[in-house]
Order: sequence, then structure tokens, then C-alpha cells
Amino acid sequence: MSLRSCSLRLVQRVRLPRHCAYATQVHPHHLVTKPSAFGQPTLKSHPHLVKPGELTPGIPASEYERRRRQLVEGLPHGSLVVCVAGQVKYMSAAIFYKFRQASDFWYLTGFEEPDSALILEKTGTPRGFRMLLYSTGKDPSKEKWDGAFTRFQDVLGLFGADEARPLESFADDLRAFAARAEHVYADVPAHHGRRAGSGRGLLRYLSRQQPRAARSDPDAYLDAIAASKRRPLAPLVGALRSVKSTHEQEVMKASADISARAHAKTMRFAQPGLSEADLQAHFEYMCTRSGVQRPAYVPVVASGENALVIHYTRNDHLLRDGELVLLDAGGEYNGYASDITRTFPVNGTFTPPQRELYAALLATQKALVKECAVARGHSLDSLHRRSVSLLRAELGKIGLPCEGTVLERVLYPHYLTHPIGIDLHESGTVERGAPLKEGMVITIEPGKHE
Ligand SMILES: [Mn+2]
Repeated sequence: MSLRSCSLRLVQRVRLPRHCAYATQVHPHHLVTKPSAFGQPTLKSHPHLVKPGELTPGIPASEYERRRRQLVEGLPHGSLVVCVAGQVKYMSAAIFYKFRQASDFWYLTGFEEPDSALILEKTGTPRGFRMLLYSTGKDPSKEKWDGAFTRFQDVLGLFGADEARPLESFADDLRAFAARAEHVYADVPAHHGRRAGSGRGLLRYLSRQQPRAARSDPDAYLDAIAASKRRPLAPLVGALRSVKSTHEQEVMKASADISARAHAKTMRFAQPGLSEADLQAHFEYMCTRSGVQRPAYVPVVASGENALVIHYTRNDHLLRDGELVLLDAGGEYNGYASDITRTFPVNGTFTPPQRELYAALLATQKALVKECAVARGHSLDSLHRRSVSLLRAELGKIGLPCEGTVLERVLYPHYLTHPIGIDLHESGTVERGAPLKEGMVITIEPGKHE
């Protein structure tokens, strides 16, 4: 049999697994499409992923334009918005991690290449702003290693930029734009998605000790903006991101459905003698086959007492008969995270005490989900307080009274909820005391994990 007929037979034998509701369809173009001419999936190169009108799977190009317009509309005259792409991160030397675009940059552009930047200048034109997108463009020597980058003319056509320019022009352009602007909204990309003031131990210490190394410092571009003109961008984009559009909600439902199915399948796969890593691998396999691009976070597979460690991620113990195992895992699908935690018996059957405890937690969770309606007027804080009293009552019913602060100190030391979206912990700038709004998406996780 020739190699050609052999590979054709393999193609013909592809069967889509029934459990993959969102499995990618094998499209006939697959067999003839040349390497992509773009730095990311497009309708032309990936019709099985991107539908007509969409810029990224599930999100129309018009929605990206609406996001930019809404952002700029809320700014005073003389405003400039600057947002830079994520950087490739390295495990060691030239060994890179899979790239993930910076969340705010992706939200505003849909552009998925590193080494890119966005400038929006507020204008009096009908569009309301001028958009400049900086990127790598065609670079044959680089593309031999890294694959295609989107050409500048396609940056104009696909992404709606008024001007597409090489990244090398960014610093000088920014200096010129910033000089004539009154307010420049920008952020330090390394701090995106983190609580203000947080940092990473040693690195944070070292960065205070050393002067800026311009070439390697992703924040060096801020030097082009006079300090008196700098305004924080993250809270503005965070406020937009906190309310999800219909399209975003559809993608998020699909993301959660995929993770939910993978959870159910992984529960059935579990049995005594397997390792926690086996469950992780099974979960991730199910997700990937359904189109998930990456885990939304490092999964926690914690059997027995390991479940008491909130961020247990070693996942290297064996599952024992009679124990419970906690699986906290979710995929990132088409740019949107999911976050599901479930605890189940390794051997498939709860003991009576395990069942009682599980039922108490489940009742608490179901009651809280019902309270997540705009009409109830809850804030994140009031929902959290409600979760503490509900959980206390449920535990009391099964003979586990939690007097004083023991519940919040020992059993439930974390917060009930966080907004979720492009990031697992999204919109860190959203006020916890403010009433929830229609279109917000939050997690409900009483007595489990953050
Ligand atoms: Mn969570």
C-alpha cells in the first residue's frame, strides 16, 4: 500500500466521537489547504472554525468595533488609548511556552500575534477614532520558524485598522501621538489581571533593584508618555468586559458545556488505582478533542486529604478505594474560560457521610445560583455573606455545627465568587459591593475553591 492511500484510509476512518458536542468538523478543505497565510485562523484558512462575519470564532468583527467605539466614547476629547500585545514567555533559553494573547489587547482587536500594539486616537470623525495596529507583518526568515504573520494589507481589511505599521515604528509614533494628546490611557501589561500591589516574590524584589532594561522590558513603552498624561486603561476595559454580549454568552456556554462533559466523562473514568494525573490527562484530552485551546488554569485533581489544599496541583497521588476526589478544572474555548469544581467518590459510590456532606454543599450551591438574578439586587459581597449563612445552616442540619468564625476560618476561608470571562478571574477592578448587572457572568463556589 502506498503512503498516499494509507493516509487517505486514515482520513476516511476518522469518526467524530458522540460525546464531543462541539467537536471540530473535518472539512474537505483540510485535505487541500496550504499553510495559512495569516497569523491566526480566518474564514479563508479555517472555515471549520471561523464563520462568515466573525473575526475570531463566535465573535463578529462588528463586535470588536463596538468595543472600541464604546471605550473611546467614554473618554474626554484629546484622549489616546494605548494597548500592547502579550509577549512570548520562555521556560528556558529558546524553549517557549504556548503563546496566549494579552486579554485587554485581544478584547479590543481580536489580533492574536505577539509583538503587536494598538493605538486609538479619539477624533471628531463619524467613526470617532483613528485606529493604528502595529505588528510584525511579512517576514520570511521569521516565518520559516514561526509560521505566517498577517500582512499589513490584511491587518487593514480583517481587523479594521486605519493604518497597519511595523512594530519598529511604535515607540516613535507613540511619542508623537502622546505629545499632542491630553490624556493617554495605558497599562503596564505585566500587571494585567493581577490585584494591585501583588507581585511574584523574588522577581518583584529584583525588578525594584535594577534599572529598566529597555529592550526586554515590556513596559518600556510607557517612557514615551509624560507621567502627567498617563491614565489607567484597565478599569475602563474591565468595566466593558464585565458585561458579556450575546455572542460572548454563547461562547461561554459552549466553553462551560465542553468542560461539564469532560467532567462527567472523567468521573466515569475514575477508579481506585489510577493516579490523579490520569484524571487530569483524561479531562484535558476530552476538552482538546472538543476544540478547547488550553486549560483555563492549572487543574486541581486532589484525592483524599489533598483536597484540603486549596491550590493543590501536584496531581501525583494514587486514587484510593473509599476516598473522594476533587476535580477543579476548566478549558479555555475560543478565548473564554470555564471553571468547574466537583467532588466525587473514586469507586463510584458515596459512603453515607460523604453523601450527606455532598448534599449539604449541593443544596447551598443550588440556592445561591437561584439568587443570581438582577431582580434580587445582590452584589458579590452580599452573595458571599448569604453563602456563609446558607452553608452554616446546611452543615448544622447534618450535625456539623460551626460556631463563631470556624466556618470562615477553617472550612471556607475563600470568597464565594469571581467574575469570569476572557480571564478566569476577570474584571479585578469591579467593585464587590456594587449590584450585579444583566450580562455579568460569575462563578458560585461555596466551600470549595476560589
Ligand atoms: Mn473559580
